[in-house]
Amino acid sequence: MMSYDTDNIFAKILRGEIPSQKVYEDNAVVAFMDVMPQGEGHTLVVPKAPSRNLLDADPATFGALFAVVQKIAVAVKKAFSADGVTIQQFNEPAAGQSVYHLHVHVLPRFEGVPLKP
Ligand code: DGP
Repeated sequence: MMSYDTDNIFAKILRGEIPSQKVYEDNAVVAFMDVMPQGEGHTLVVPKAPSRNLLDADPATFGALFAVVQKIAVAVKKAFSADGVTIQQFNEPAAGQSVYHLHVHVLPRFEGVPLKP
């Protein structure tokens, strides 16, 4: 597996070098809106600690991340009056990862509305 590249787009967002629509931040995790949403309310939850994906993440980082994923899932379901929530997380190109800093997709879901590809 390749190593962590500090020039990835989420590292730049975390450093404040490029803007994001941030909806949550604590000492370990941030959440911001996805710029290419697969549906209304598509939110990304990102740990501040550098790891490429789940496969090289520290378990403590992963624990902190998923505690926030749950908070954001509850919040976006309510905020967007969704019927459900899908959680997605991709590791390495073969699995669909395109930004190489660990992140989790939180997708509000609506009865009868498929996700955009
Ligand atoms: P993936 O690596 O496939 O799990 O998904 C990366 C997601 O990141 C994809 O849904 C689009 C989103 N994305 C890419 N560039 C930016 C950006 O500059 N800002 C934000 N907010 N999202 C981005």
